[in-house]
Amino acid sequence: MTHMKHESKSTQQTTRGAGGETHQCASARDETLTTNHGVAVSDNQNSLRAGVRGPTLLEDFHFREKVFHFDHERIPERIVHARGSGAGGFFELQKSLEKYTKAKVLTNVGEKTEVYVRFSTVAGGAGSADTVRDVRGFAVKFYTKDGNWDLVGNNIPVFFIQDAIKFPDLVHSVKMESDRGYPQAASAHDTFWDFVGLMPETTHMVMWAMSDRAIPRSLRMMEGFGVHSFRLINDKGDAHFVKFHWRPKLGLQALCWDEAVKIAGADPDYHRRDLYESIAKGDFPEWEFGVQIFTEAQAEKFPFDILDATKLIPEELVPIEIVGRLVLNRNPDNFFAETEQVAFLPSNMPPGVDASDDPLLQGRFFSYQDTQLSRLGSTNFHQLPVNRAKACPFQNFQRDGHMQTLLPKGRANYEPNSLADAGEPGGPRETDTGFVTHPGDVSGAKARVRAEAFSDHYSQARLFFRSQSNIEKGHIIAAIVFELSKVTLEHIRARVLANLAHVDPELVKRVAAGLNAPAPKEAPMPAGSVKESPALRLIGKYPPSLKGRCVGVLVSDDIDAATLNALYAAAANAGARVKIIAPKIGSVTLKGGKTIQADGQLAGNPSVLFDAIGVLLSKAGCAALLNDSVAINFVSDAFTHLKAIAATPEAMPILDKANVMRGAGVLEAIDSAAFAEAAAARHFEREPKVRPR
Ligand code: HDE
Repeated sequence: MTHMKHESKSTQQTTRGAGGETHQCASARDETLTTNHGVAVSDNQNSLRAGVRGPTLLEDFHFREKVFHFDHERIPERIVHARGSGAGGFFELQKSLEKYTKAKVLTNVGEKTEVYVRFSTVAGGAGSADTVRDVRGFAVKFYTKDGNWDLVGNNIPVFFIQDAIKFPDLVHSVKMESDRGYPQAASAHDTFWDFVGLMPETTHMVMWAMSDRAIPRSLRMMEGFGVHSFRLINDKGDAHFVKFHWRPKLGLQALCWDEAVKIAGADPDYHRRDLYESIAKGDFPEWEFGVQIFTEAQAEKFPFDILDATKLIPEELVPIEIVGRLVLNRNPDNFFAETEQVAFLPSNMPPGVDASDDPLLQGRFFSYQDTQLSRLGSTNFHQLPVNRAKACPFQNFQRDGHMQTLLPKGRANYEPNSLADAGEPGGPRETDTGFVTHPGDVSGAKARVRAEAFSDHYSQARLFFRSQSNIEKGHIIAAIVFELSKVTLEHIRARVLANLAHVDPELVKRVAAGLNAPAPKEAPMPAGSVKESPALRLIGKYPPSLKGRCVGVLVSDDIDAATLNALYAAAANAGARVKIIAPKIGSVTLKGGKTIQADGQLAGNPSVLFDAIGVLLSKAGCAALLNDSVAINFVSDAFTHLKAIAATPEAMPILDKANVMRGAGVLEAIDSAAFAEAAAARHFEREPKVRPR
């Protein structure tokens, strides 16, 4: 009888907890494979059978345990934000906020607080593509000495709705339509825009969601926002309002829409891979941490309500002060244990940080705790390594429940108790330094109402639109036209247009023209607070940079080694990763006979995966690719996606075939320094040539 056993050299059965601690799997005394209960396994290839060709026996406890565990490997994905990527790192405070808060994480300058961060899309399932048009989640769990602080934000500073009671409706409308089960991870469909048209409070957020902020180039190149107004409380009990901000060190960058669509096919894991690979090679993503702090008296003078999450506070009104930094320097050891099981609760705040009465935030305090029970299956989800408070003890009189992993000792499971008087452990006690809710005044009748101050849905939508560059305005309009053109019910389109008429006449006129629809009558424009806020722009907000970007160099046989090396070095010195792409996988033979290994093959590496390209072809190399649509698309996509292209003179025929118009960002010979400079930014001046509208 053949057992078909592998003489495998099994790796050490140790796992590292998300907390960083290393522990051996239960009873793995050495490298022995065991059952979950520690019994050594002698055969992991064949189930126990009655006879060589006979039926499998129920007695096979190893088979049953293995398949039983496998059958239950999945847990429910998150209702929203199911698709996510996580990483560990630290937060370092650079400037004390002790004037405003007693939270140690915001007062101990120089202290590094461990964090776990999860980025996500909102609408799609866990297996959906990374580059869809969507809001991105930006959730940070700080393991502070005062307990965990979860700042569960987004990459957009406002939200769709004002009251948490509308959240299930919003999410139902954007997710797959419930009879047909599509579209996946897309807002371009009837039900979403039906909701939008009927709920004018969504207008401001919709402008952001239709902007390029919703198609980020990288998770490392997004801003983050706490969205709500929170409170900071100092040791005297004084309160200030605060908004939290994350600013990416690599700058803010977006994809082109056509590029995002193509990446979704070429590499659905584009963002996850980008995050993982940059951390793995030591290129740690970093953000500045900023605060907008203001008093209640200031807040009262603003022409909007700071409790309304559909409004932002323009930086021109309250500047952002940078007080710390966030660095992500650790990839998860295990995706499930950390990124999937991490459970964020906006209600996790250390003493010194407190809530505001924002009705969206108040509703979130219920929802997140509640959802963990159906997702993680136990009220003890806080004990999972990634969720547990690591920088301070956690102890109380809560007991038992599914999957209790703690071992509380003694009889004291209630409080008060006097067991300590008899020498027995009495358990933990309250402290004056504990969390004290800010005693804000509350008055008024109990009612289901919306504050009058929440009623202006258009001023900030207009502020956002008018603050954009012309290129960005064009992108917003194109996105709305694209989405509405997928809407099949005309009355829904008409209602959205009527709302847009309150935002800006140019906007509605151009959207209507794009849809072949009559422009609605002009609507009155309420007076806005700030006329323009350049900080709301994406293009030009941060200095151009090649740092953290990726350059793809298409290389044929017989090209000059010195030219390639110079281009490679210039891009690498500017901080980019460089990938050598060859028509076929394997090696390329340079002029003079030296061979180099390619990092990838042309068809598997379309130019959408790069920020700039080199086209280093010999005469024969160019001729061989001239009728190859993959090569032509490589060049033409780079051109229409506004990327820098540097090509050898011998490669010109392929540039011509790809309709590459000469001009800024197109180098007709390899000048490596000029390329490094041109590659540091998109060439938006090219846009009218490739997308006339
Ligand atoms: Fe969430 N949201 N949300 N949300 N949200 C969830 O919690 C919810 C809102 C955000 O990486 C869920 O653990 C309600 C605003 C992020 O694990 C759920 C309301 C903002 C993540 C939930 C909101 C967010 C979530 C799903 C209306 C930006 C992913 C699974 C009041 C400030 C966190 C889970 C992660 C996840 C409820 C609105 C951000 C269902 C009821 C506003 C980044 O509990």
